[in-house]
Amino acid sequence: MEREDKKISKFLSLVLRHKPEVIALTLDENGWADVDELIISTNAQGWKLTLSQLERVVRTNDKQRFSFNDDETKIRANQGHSIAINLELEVRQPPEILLHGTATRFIESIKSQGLHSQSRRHVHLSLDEATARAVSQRHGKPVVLQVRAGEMWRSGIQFYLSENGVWLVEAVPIEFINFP
Ligand code: HQG
Repeated sequence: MEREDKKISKFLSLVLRHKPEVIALTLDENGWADVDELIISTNAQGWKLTLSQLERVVRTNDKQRFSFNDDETKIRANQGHSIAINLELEVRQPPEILLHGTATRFIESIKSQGLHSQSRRHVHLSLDEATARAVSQRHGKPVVLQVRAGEMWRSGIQFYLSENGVWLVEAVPIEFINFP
């Protein structure tokens, strides 16, 4: 991603996942923003965002964080929200083991409470070690936990797979976590 595109991606994450009010943007109950409204409100803050640039950011985004609807009149973030919206995610059977990257300083608390979504709507889990490691590095000294997702599923806990391949679950009770 180009530098400018990365800045736009970060700004889009802010307004489409956490704080649409900073540009007086409205999201519908499913998290969609009107594309024209998004461009106008963004540019009212001094940006010079064009539709083609927005399309490029969505298409080339390293984690495919955003999606357009079919006729490209609306846009939303695929996951990672802190605000209460309904992504209409489908329940999906997870693989037997999923990974969660976190920091060593959280381990004691996770050992006593399990994994919680904190400020976001879900706990984020990944299939591959590299992704889990990258996520963990944002918080401090990395540690990757194994989550026994298959067992959780069989005990009746629902999992969802976001549009961009992130596994989501409301929480992970301690008994399903393998600590290193
Ligand atoms: C930790 C990025 C103490 C949890 C990534 C994590 C991801 C606890 C932190 C997405 C805890 C929350 C989400 C407990 C959980 N006690 N700490 N009981 N339970 N935690 O940022 O998973 O680049 O909300 O381990 O790729 O780090 O933004 O979640 O360390 O998909 O698109 O509390 O964000 O995507 O941190 O990251 P976050 P996350 P983007």
